[in-house]
Order: sequence, then C-alpha cells, then structure tokens
Amino acid sequence: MPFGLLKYGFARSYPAKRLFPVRPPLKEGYDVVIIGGGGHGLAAAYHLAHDHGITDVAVLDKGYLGGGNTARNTTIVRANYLTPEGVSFYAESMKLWRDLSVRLGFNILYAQRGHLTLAHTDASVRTMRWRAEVNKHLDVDSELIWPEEIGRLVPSMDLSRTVRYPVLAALYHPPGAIARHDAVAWGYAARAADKGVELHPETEVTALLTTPDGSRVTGVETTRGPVRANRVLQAVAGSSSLIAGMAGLRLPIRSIPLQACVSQPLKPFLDPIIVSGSLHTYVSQSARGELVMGGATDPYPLYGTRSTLDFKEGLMGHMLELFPGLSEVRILRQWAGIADMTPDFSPIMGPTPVEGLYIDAGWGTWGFKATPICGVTMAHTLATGEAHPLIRSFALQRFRAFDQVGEKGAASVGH
Ligand code: FAD
Ligand code: PYC
Repeated sequence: MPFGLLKYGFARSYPAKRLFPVRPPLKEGYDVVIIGGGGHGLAAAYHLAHDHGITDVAVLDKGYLGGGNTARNTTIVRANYLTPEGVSFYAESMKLWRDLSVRLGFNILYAQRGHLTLAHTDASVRTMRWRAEVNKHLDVDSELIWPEEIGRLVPSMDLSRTVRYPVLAALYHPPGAIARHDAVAWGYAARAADKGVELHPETEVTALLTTPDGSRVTGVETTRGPVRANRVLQAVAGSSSLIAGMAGLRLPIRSIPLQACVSQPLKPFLDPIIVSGSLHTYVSQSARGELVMGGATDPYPLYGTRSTLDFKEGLMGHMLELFPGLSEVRILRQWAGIADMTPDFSPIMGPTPVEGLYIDAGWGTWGFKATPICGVTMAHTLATGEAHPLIRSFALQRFRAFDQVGEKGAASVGH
C-alpha cells in the first residue's frame, strides 16, 4: 500500500484539499438563486461571478451536483446544426470548449475526434448536403463525404452495398468531440465556489414564491426552508415544466426518457463519433475504451428513468448492422435521463413573463454541448436583464409568435 494512503488512513481529518466547500447553512436571501446544479446552472453561476462580479449567488440542487442529465449524457460536442441560429450558437460553445480545461484548471478530457452523420437514403444525403452548406457559410467545418473516405476514417464499419441500409454518404464534421461530463460540472462548481458562489446540494425547490398577483418572483421554498431572491434562474433539464408550472407558466415541452449504455472496454479502434439517424444509433469510444452508445428517445412521455430491454435489443440490432464485428462484446451499464423536448428541437432561453424569473430549458437530447455558452449567455441575461444576442431567437415568446427555430434535421438521432 502506498505510504501516503496509509498515512491518510490513520489521520484524524482527511488532509487533502476539498474540490468545493462543505454545504453552508442557507441564508435568508440571495441576489440570485439558481435552481439546478447541473452543468448549465453551475456554468451560469461561474460566469455571473467571473464576468459580472455577481457573487451573492446560491446554486440549489435536489440531489448531488452534476447528478442529473449532466451525468447521464453521451458527451457529444458538435456545431453541425441546420439553422443559422443553432449553428452560430453551438459554434460559439465549441470555441469555449477548446480552452475549458485551462479556464477551469481542471482536466475535462476534451478529445476532438471528428463526427460522422451517416446518410442511408437520398433524402438524408440531401439534408446532409444542406447542413454542410449552412455550416460552411457560418465558418463551421463540415462537408459531405462518400463511402471511400468513410472507410478510410472508420475501417471497422460495414460499408458493403448488400446490407439492409447501405451507407451512401456522411456529413463529416472534423471538430466533433467528446469530454468527461462529471469533470465539467465539478470544474465549474469549483471555480464558482472560489469566487464566493454558494453550492447547496440536497436542497430541493418545492415552490416558487411570487408577489400576490404572480407577476414577480420573490424567492423559492425549499426542503431546507424559504429563501428570498431578486432573480431566479431555472436550469433543471428534465424537470423544466414542473418548475415553470410553480410560477403558473406552461411550457411547450414533452418530457421523454432517453436511454444510453456502455460496453466493456475494448482496445481503441474507433476514433470518430458515428451517428445514424435512419438506424437510430450512435456510438463513440471513450478514453477508457468503452463504447458509449445510444439511440432515439423512448416512444412515450414519462418521468421514469428505468432502462428497458426493448431499447437494448433494438439498439444492438442496429449497431451490429454497422459493426458486425462487435457481436461478442458485452454491455456493462445502461441508464436513462429525462429529455425535455420542444416542438422545434431548439432550447428555450431568456427572461420569462414572470419578472425576475429566467429560464434555461428545452435541452432535450442536445444540451451538453451547449453548457459553456449557456453559462455565458444566461449570466449576461441575468446580469443585464436583456437576452444575450445569441439567444434572442430561443425566447419562450417564439411559440406565441409562430417563429420557431426548426432544428429537426440536426438533433442527432431520430425522435
Ligand atoms: P442537468 O444536468 O439535468 O441538471 C439539472 C439539475 O436540476 C439536476 O441536477 C437536478 O437534480 C436538478 N433539479 C431538478 N429539479 C429540481 C428541484 N425541484 N430543486 C432543485 N434541483 C432540481 N447532449 C449533448 O449535447 N450531447 C450528447 O451526446 C447528449 N447525450 C445525451 C444522452 C442521454 C442519455 C441524455 C439523457 C441526454 C443527453 N444529452 C446530450 C442532453 C444533455 O444531457 C442535457 O441537455 C444537459 O446535460 C442538460 O444540462 P443541465 O445542466 O441543464 O441539466
Ligand atoms: O446532441 O449530438 C447530440 C447527441 C447525440 C446523442 C444524443 N445527443
């Protein structure tokens, strides 16, 4: 046994430095209360403190920090979207991802791997070409490639013409990347705490407090008592309708489970991230060698996070069509998170009709990659009271104004 470990074993107190402080008592009030200690809430807290000097901030989470969808996602980071609004937004996020380990002083294991979206039909070749053109126009590196080049990038994939759905082409996005999701939450939490932000895990918000006419938020009720706040940000991913409903707001969201799984570790053989919308399948190989795999959302709205055999059977069938060589590989773990799906597959961000209440929601199956830019834009929006220019098109109001931002062709696997 290493000597250091033995010494710690006998020490009265654990001498290593904690990443973030022990949960303090809740104060009676804060300038800003953030509901949700996932990547989005923590990034917003960090940027409020770092960019705007607003440090009287409490982040409240009903569980442990980063234990929601931040811990459940498959960590795909990319900007190869379809709408100009989406591409510009995610492209800014990617700029922040590249330097995030340095900014946070915490290794988030960001690995640029390249991202391939396969096209198995003429219609999907057309969509990939469309995406490539929009991407290039906005300086995002994406191009349509053909089976010969796909085979060079992914020699292990079955590209024969005799399979049920032959691969005709792919949208190739070289900047596509993966990262370590927990590290992202821990890094933002640690740096926010350094600047004076209070972190409150195991603190569930049970009600939003408002003025008697409901027009202004005044605080939150929690499982540890009431807390006053001038401004409240909800960043609760799969619970967005529940929290917004506490202030009388109805969101155009359906909450649906999304499942994923990992295989036993294998020697590195798959560098790029592979997505097939038609086969409802995607896969990447993590730094540990595990295949991280997922598919479409479950076919029904639900707040349950149980894994199903149906999902695994369907996913494995499709995975083996692309990679028949994996037939003996074992699945190690399977899990689910709740994806809040908007009708146009774009997020809902900005101020709400309730004064002082801000929203970062509608992140469906696509919000991990947005974590850094959500931090910047939501902090700006809370600090100034005005939606950041990058998120103006994502306002809740767009559903009243019939001004949706249709990302249907780019929300990854089918929904
Ligand atoms: P979360 O990390 O869920 O944080 C919200 C927090 O709010 C939780 O910790 C929760 O405990 C807390 N909370 C909820 N209710 C309350 C309450 N009443 N009081 C206090 N706290 C509360 N996106 C991508 O970009 N790429 C991917 O590859 C990808 N893969 C995915 C795979 C799966 C299986 C799933 C489920 C999602 C995937 N996503 C992906 C989507 C992504 O995970 C989410 O959009 C993103 O993590 C949302 O981050 P968040 O911080 O908003 O939410
Ligand atoms: O947003 O790229 C994505 C994604 C892949 C799987 C789930 N979400």
